[in-house]
Parts: sequence; C-alpha cells; structure tokens
Amino acid sequence: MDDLFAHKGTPRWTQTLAPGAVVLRGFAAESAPALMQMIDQLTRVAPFRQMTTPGGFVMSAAMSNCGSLGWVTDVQGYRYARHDPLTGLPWPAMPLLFAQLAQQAAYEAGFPDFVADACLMNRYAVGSRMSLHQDKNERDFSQPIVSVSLGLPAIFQFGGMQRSDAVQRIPLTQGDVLVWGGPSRLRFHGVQAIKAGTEDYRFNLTFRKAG
Ligand code: MD3
Ligand code: FE
Repeated sequence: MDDLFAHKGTPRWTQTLAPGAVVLRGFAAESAPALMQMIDQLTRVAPFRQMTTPGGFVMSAAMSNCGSLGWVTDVQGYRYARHDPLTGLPWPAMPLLFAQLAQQAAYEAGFPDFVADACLMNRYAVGSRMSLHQDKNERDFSQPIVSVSLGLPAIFQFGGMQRSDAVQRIPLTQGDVLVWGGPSRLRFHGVQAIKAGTEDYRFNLTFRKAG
C-alpha cells in the first residue's frame, strides 16, 4: 500500500513492506550532500575499516561508527563498544544532523520516542555485499532501526523471521530511509553485491538504540 503526500516542496512517499517496516522514499535526499560531507569528517577521526566476523571472515563492507556506542566485530564476537578498537579513542559524537534525521524518520514511521545512541556507517565499494543476517546485539527490540542510503544504488534483501524464508528484493537509492520496528525488528536482511555506477561507493547509516 503506497501513501503519497507532499512535504515542503519535496514529494515523498512511504512504502510499507510489512507491519513495522517502512521505506521513506527520498526522505534524506536534500540532506544527502551534508550527510556525505559529515561521513567524510567523522571517518578522519574514526577511519573506515573492514572488520572480521567471529567466524574469521573479513566483511566486504568497510565500517565505522559515531555516537556513544559503536558496533564492532572481531574473532571474539559481535558487540557494542564505547571506544574505537583501531584508535582507542571514544567514537566521535553523533552530529545533530544525524540525530535529528533519525528521530524525524522514526517519528514519521510511528516511533515518536526513538533516540539513537549508535550510528554504524557502512561503506560499500563495487562488489561489496552483506549476507543475510538479523540485528540482535541491541538490548531493547521494542526500539526500531533507522537506515539511510547514500551514493550508489543497492538491492536490499528483506526476508522473514527464519533464514530460510523467501526474500523480497527492494531497490534503494540515495536519500531513501528505512525504518524497521515492531514485528519486523528481527527480520533477516542483507544487501546484494553493489554494481558499478556513477559514484565509487554506497554508504549506509544505520541508527540504533543499542544501550
Ligand atoms: C531489516 N546494513 O549494518 S540497513 C547492518 O544497507 C545492515 O548497510 C544494511 O543490515 C545496509 O546491520 C541494511 C537496513 C536494515 C537494518 C536493520 C534491519 C534493515 C533491517 C533490522 C530488521 C529488518
Ligand atoms: Fe543489519
């Protein structure tokens, strides 16, 4: 069911994928250049790096974080940490632009109380992908996740509650924002290999209440 509405000049539409799972098409389109510049600044302090899964695989997406908690993985497991293991420094603070965008998107999707304390920044080069997984390292699954797509387009895989469930393939372009909560919070999801295009990378910001 698509719901079309105009908002301060920029037309946007919300697309409901499943109960609690909403795509806000173009929600961050106007903010995209400022968001990309902010990613550039933040990753001078906390550089993008390819982390290793507990199973010993190097992830194909490069990652960094901002906010009071950052998602990390190494041979010891997946977790949230206050400090960047690469530099030993606290993760850089979450810019107001990020925090406000996440809060506004969650509000539009029906989660008025969302306050993110963690922002995972993913950078996908051409050919990078993310295999099907669940996000379950957070404490409170009643809080949604907000994700912002920037740069090269992607095909997002939206699965069910079991790994073996069928996946829907959802194209995402710069400025699209996804909000996942309620009964969709623990769905399996992934990103297909990024195809070459007019930019070098796809970036994704994933906002969570982790602590
Ligand atoms: C659906 N990142 O970092 S964000 C991740 O585009 C991650 O970089 C992807 O999955 C990316 O963990 C997708 C969208 C997303 C995030 C959490 C979800 C979709 C979700 C949780 C449940 C269902
Ligand atoms: Fe995920």
